[in-house]
Parts: sequence; C-alpha cells; structure tokens
Amino acid sequence: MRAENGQIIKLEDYLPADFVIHQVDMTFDLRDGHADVLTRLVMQRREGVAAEAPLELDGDELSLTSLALNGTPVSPQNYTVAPDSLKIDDLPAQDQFTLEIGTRLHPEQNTKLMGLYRSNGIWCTQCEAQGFRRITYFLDRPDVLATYKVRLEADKAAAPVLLANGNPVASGDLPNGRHFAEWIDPHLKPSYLFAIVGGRLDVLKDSLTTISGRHVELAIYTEPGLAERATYAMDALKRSMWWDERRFGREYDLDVFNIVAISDFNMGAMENKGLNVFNHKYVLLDSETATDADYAGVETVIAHEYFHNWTGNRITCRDWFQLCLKEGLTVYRDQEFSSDERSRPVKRISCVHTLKANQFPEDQGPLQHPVRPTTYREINNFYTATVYDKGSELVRMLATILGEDKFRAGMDLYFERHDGDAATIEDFIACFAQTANMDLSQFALWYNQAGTPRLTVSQSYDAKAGTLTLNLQQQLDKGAAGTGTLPMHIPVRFGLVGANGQDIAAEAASDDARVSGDTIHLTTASATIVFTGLNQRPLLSILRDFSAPVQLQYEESEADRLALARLDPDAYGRWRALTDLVGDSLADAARQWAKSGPQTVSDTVLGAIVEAADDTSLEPALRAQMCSLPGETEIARLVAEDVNPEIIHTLRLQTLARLGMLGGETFRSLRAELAEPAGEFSASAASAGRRALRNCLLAPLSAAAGRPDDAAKQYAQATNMSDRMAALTVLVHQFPQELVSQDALTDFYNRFESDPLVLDKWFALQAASPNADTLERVEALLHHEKFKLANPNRARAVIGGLAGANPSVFHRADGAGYRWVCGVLLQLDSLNPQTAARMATAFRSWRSMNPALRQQAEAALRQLAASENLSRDLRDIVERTLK
Ligand code: 0A1
Ligand code: ZN
Repeated sequence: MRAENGQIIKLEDYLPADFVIHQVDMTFDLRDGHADVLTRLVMQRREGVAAEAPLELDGDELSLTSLALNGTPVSPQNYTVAPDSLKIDDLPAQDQFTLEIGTRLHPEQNTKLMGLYRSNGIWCTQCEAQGFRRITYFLDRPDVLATYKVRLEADKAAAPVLLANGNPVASGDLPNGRHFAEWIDPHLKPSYLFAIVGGRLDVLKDSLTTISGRHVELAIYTEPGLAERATYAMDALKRSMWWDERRFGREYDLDVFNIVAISDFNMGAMENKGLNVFNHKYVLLDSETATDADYAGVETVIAHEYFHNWTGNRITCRDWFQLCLKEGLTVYRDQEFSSDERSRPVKRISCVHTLKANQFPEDQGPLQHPVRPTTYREINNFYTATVYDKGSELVRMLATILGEDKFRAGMDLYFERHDGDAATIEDFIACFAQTANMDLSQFALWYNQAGTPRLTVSQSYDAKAGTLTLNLQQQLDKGAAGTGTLPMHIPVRFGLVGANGQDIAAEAASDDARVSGDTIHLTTASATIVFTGLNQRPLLSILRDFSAPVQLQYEESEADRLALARLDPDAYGRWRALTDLVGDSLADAARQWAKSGPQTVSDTVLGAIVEAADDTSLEPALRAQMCSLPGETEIARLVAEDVNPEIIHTLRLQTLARLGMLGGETFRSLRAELAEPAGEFSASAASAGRRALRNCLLAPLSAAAGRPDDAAKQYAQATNMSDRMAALTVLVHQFPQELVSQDALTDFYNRFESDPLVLDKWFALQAASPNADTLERVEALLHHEKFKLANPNRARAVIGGLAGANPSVFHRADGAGYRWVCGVLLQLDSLNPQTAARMATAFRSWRSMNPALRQQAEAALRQLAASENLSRDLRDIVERTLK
C-alpha cells in the first residue's frame, strides 16, 4: 500500500481492501519516554476474496511488541513484519477473527508530528492522511470504517485530562498515581479521524442544545493559563453549530464536542471526530495579541473543522484522490458561513484575492494538478490551494448553475444517500444531477482537467440597432499535469450597467449559449450573445462575483474600468474593475521599466483609488480592499514572464508614495475620522473594517512623507494588535534603517517575549523586510534563543516570511535568497518533511522569473535535489518543481 520513494499511486488502481474491520479497541499506556499501544481488531475477510489472500497492514516506523490471533500468539512463520508493514498468513477463510497488535511508540522523538507526539508535554495525535499507521499496524485507508473504543492510562499529575473521539464512558484512578479514561465513538469512522490527547490542560466550557434537543457539552482545552483566550473561538463554534442547522439542516451527533489547542501542529487544524485538534493560532485570541485578520481566521477555521463533521466525517472519502470531496465542499461551507456572519461582498473579494494569489500560480506552474488528482507520490503534498480553494469554487459554480433550491436539494440528497459512506466525486455529482434533472457530465470536467481556463471576452455596441454583441471564448492549455482541454461548463454572471449606475434589463439571444437571468452558460469553445433593446451603450460588468475560476482576458478600456469602479451597482464588480485597472497598470509599468527604465502609473488610476477610499456609500472594509495596492507577488503574477522582482519592489513603493501624495488630505482626514476612541475595542466585522481602512492608508501616507513619524506615533499609541502591526509593518518595511523602527521592534519583542503566537509575527515581519541585509538578519534569527526549527509556526514564520512574503530578497539577483531557503529546508526536512515540502512550494513560479534568476533558482533546486536522504515529501515537490 505504501508509496516507496518514487512509487506512484494511481486512482485507476483503486480496489477495496480484502478485509473489513468491524471494531477497534485500543489501550494507550502513556509514559514519559514511550507509549505502549494495544490494538484489538475485530475483522473479517471481505466476501469474494480468495481464502488464501494474506492480510497486509500498513505501518510507518513502527515496532511490534506482540501479535495474537483469536487470543493466541501468532507464530513467527505466519507473519512478516517491518516498520512499514505487517503481513499475516493463514487467516480464517470466512469467519470473524480478532487480531491483537502491540506496538511501542516514542512520542517525544516524533518530530514529524504525525501519529502520536508530544507538543509542550501534551500527548496528541495527527492521523490525516496516513498518521494512524504510525500508531499501530492497520488498513490505514479512508474506506475502512469502524467503530472505536479507546482506553487511556497515564500519570494523573502529568495528564489529568485524557481525551479521545466520541463520548466519555468511564474514568477512574489506578495504582501508583495513575488514572484512566475510556471513550466510545459510536459512529463509523476511518482511521484518519482518530485522535487522543492527554496532558495538563486548562479548559473553557460551554454547552448548547441542538435543534432536536440534544444537549452537547462543549469544551476548548488549552495549555495552562490560556483558556480565557478561547472565548471568541467558543462563540464561533456555537455560531457554526447553529448555522449548519439553519443553512444545511445538519445537526451535531455526539454528547460532547472537544477542541484542543496545541503549539506544534503541521497545519491549521484537524477535524477528528468529536475531538478537533487545532494549531493554537486558530483558537487563542485577544485584542492585544491578535489582529482582525487573526479573528477572521479563527472564525473560519473553527467553522471549517466543525462543518467537516458532516462533510468529511459522516460522509468521508473513498480514497485520497477524492480529497476535494470533503475539502472543497467544506471550504465552500465555511466561506458561506463567513459571508452570512460578516459581509458577503467583502468575504467574496477576499476569497477571490486568496484564490488568485495561491491557486492561480499553482494551476499555472509545475505543481499543477486537477482538483481531483489521478496520481500521487505523497498524499501530504495534495492539501493544496487547488484541492481546497478551487475545489470550493467548483461547488460554488454548481450552486450558481443549479440555483439555490436545487443546490440545497442536491445537498440534502447527498447527506441522506451517503451518510456512513466513503464516497466519490461521482457520487456527489450524481445527487445534483438527480435533483436538478440535469446532465452534469460536462461540468464534471472541472474536477479532472487541470489549469485555469482563459475566458476571452469581446463586445461591440451597435447604437443604431440598439444591440450589444458579446463574444465569449474559453481556452484551456495543456499544462504540467497534461490533462484534457475540452470546453467546460462556465457560468458567467454579468450585468449591463447604465450611466445612472443601475442594471439595464435587456433581451438576450444566442445560438450557442444559454442565458438565464444574470448568467450566461458557456458550454462551447466560443459563443455569441446579442442583447437587444438598448438605447445607450451599457458598461459590461463581467464575471460578477467571480462566478467561475477563470483568467479573464478582456480588452476593456480604461474609461470603462474607471466608470465601473464608480458606478457598478454590484460591489464585487466595482472592486473587480478597479483592481484590474490598478493591477494591469502596475504590470504594464513593470514590463516597460525592464525594457526602458523607470515608469509610473497614471494619476487618473491613482485618483480612482483615492475616490474609492473616500466613497462613504461603501462599507469601510470594502473601501480598504479597493484602495490597497496589489502586493509584489501579485504584480509579479500579472507580469507573468521575465519577472524582475527588484523593479516591482521599487515601482510599488514609488506608486505607494505617489498615491499618498495624491490622496494626502483625503487620507489624513479619513484616518482622523476613523480613529477609534480608546478602550472601545470590538472584534466585530464593522469595527475591523474601519481599522482596515484606517490602517491601509498609513502605508501610502508614510511613503509619501518619506518619514516614519505617523507610523511611530501609531505604534506608540496602539491599543490593539491590528493597529500595532500595521504601524510596525510600515516602520520595518519602509524605514528599516531608522532608529524608531529598531526601537519599535525591540519594544515589540519585550512586550510579547513570552507569547509564542505574537513572537511568530515578530519573526515573520523581520524575515519579510525588503532590505539589503535581510538575509544576514534572518540567518541571525535562526540562532535566536526563541527560534525553534521543530516548531512549524516558528519555522513557517521565518522561512515563509522570506520565501513567501519577501520577493525582492528571496529572488535576490545573486541567488543567495534561493540558496539560503534551500539550506534551511534541508535542515527542516530531517525533522519535519511535511512542513519542509510545503515551504518548498515557494519555488513554484521560478520559471516566470527573468533568465538570470531562473538560472539561479534552478541551480539551487538542483543542488537540493542532489542531497541524499531527502524525504519523500520534499523530493516529490522539488522534482515536480524542476520538471
Ligand atoms: N483536514 C484538515 C487538514 C489537515 C490535513 C493534514 C494534516 O496533517 C498534518 C492536518 C490537517 C483540514 O482541512 O482542516
Ligand atoms: Zn478541511
């Protein structure tokens, strides 16, 4: 089962397991230094499987301590064991049998953070995707579903809290200061949802009664002294539970719901049944230590993990190729939750922004893969923006194509038909095809064809005839994944905007596309739509709400964009028009600069930004989104080839300064109006929006002034982390050499030295500082007493700060940035391959750099690839990136 280095696992090879596991009983004896695990499996050969077929179980770095079949030790001739497999012959042909497997683990030495490990002394587990096989030999695959009973034993002082999946059924004292707890999870689940936790933990408790009257005890466990900081997370959890009842008719199904926040975690969080384990970054908050973005992140991740209880847990995936079945759908659900709880257009814009920043480069580079891949070497490397975020976009398109009611009916059918199943994408789509009575086979191509289709739009207006003719074309190139390029079903939402800023209703006719309401259903390579009865040339507001994950190619005049940015009655449309205008202007200037020296963006374009910032008809959060200049990486993406990050850096900074000049008065008075009265912090979306607008004006104003005074003042007076970070970022990024900036950094460190989550911000900010000496400083950070490579958040702060958020240093002309990152990745790989591999994806766009940089990047990557002992995880990413 296991993919050895280089072995490719294929979707087409899927076969169900030869054996089923009905019941799993486990005992964990947790001690300092080691843990003994006894697993009792009630199993049976699946009907139709040859009587002589051996049982082959997965393992990963395991050591077997005992093995018994139906209570009798298995003789050594009848089994073969290795750290990664256990093969047993001579098993009963048909009857049920029990297999007892003893394993000894060393959680303290487990730096991969998969399986059972210790985080700041707390015993915890991570089993998705293939971590359970690091606890015991098992059929560690998502289509093997069983009920579990777990007994935990530990020293009562070291681990007063003992948790597992399901409901607690017994607990008590044992001799020698030890104690036990027993848990039963009555729901069928795959092994990847297994979890236990033990340790000295504080708790924040609450409860909730579900719609049918089930009383649920809610608890969030934290490291000692931090439970109060989980208050917002608890509130978000309760709101998520209510929302899922209202919006999707989904109710919680156990007596308890536990969340544990830990310091060392490879990802954001994990949806283990009834026992979610979280990176503490997505639980612990207060206004002094967390930004508004952190609040929004906690709300999203809490909701996401909770929503998995139905989309992922009650209905799981047949195999790991179906990962998007649970992830894309659950991201869609968490995005809808945030839209309902906060502002729908603001949330949509932020999702589109994230998609373009993370998923588009993946889909257009060497790491491209379909939303449902068909092959993998290391499944850990497929928890990607494509599976999650594009996966969510596909569900969103389905909802657009079907309409709200039919979409909900399809979801209802999916829940009803597949509850308790390990399902596939085909199963999912079939539910919607049935409820909508539609053939969705063309839509299904979205899951199988990798790449971002180009949607080319052209229009012509005939004033005499009063018609607007629209031509839409779709094109998908064969990219790195080499999948198909057939035309897909692309729902294109649109509006025809009149000079008064209102949508014009017009008759639409087309021979090759269906137009229904505000949506054109493009299903052919090219389609022409004629709108009639127009007595003025309308402005075309195209791809509203980003109704499909496509790259829009539209020769739209600057005048039209400016008008739409001002007039479009659809808020997303206004943002889209302005962002495209600003983004393209910056990209054009960067391209031109590389050829013929310094360029600027026109005052007209910058003026539109100032106007948006000052438009009180829009909510502040949206104005902040409209008036933030695209980041350097975003500009590089738009430049697309022969990118010169240094030029982009300088261009952006100069543009920021010119924007600050032009907006000076307006921005200053806005900042004064938006200032928050001291002592009145609210984490609400509305307050966060005001802070966002106020703070996004600080960067252009400071750049224009060429002085750090405003930022220094804001830093000194800050009463919340959003204001503090905004000020510190301007200081460190715009005025790195100034004494006030260094003083602020020192002050920040002194204030928050003992708070790891805030310290991560301190590390990340310095790693992202665009200066000549950043590499030396970052190297010094690696030797800082608070730096710990084995802690994923800290490693991500420094490596990600540089490789992901500091383009002008990462892509330094001498290649030193690339070499430094590869060097640290190699070190990290020996501790935590999963996190190293994830960080290595920073190289995914190396081919879009200018030739000199390409050469440097390739050399650094080839050197990394030549290292012996690279993990399968890192090797997979490096080799695919180089392909
Ligand atoms: N299913 C989780 C993501 C996740 C995947 C792998 C992990 O292993 C370290 C951890 C978490 C989610 O979507 O939130
Ligand atoms: Zn998820």
